[in-house]
Amino acid sequence: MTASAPLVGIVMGSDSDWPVMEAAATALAEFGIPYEVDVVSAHRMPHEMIAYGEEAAGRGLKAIIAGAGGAAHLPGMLASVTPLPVIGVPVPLKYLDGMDSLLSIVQMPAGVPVATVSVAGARNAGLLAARMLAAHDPALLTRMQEFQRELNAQATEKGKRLRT
Ligand code: RP5
Repeated sequence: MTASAPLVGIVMGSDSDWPVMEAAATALAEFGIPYEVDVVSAHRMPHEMIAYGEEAAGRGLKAIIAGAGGAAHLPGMLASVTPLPVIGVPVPLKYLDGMDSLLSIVQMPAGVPVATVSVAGARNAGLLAARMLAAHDPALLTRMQEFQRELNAQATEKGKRLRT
């Protein structure tokens, strides 16, 4: 967490999701984006979950990253009560290899979008939130372009090593 007012909310159904979700926080930190982290369980604390979604925009958040496993209703329920973009992270549990989490999050009805990343794809969730903010922030957009150049250089270097 950072000292400035958070722009991204990272929430999850349980603290057991944190080992997966931490990568979203790391990505945001790399771009200097202030974020907050909390457990907001759709099933165990439904009233708090609704309040979180309803109050998020008013508190200054610009996007929500929501991770959950199994019957993963958190991202979709948040999307139903906030006008903010919601990025869903399917967290894999012991059984079903995360397919249950993925399908619970990705199959949203028309009108209530959730941008679902890959199973355990919390890093991409953080990067996607960074891109959303960068669309309205030239300095952040420049930083994102640098990041993409770094990715390119790293991949190019790997190819070079294989070829020699
Ligand atoms: C889901 O249930 C959570 O998102 C978590 O992935 C899963 C298991 O939670 P715990 O029983 O570990 O608290 O709601």
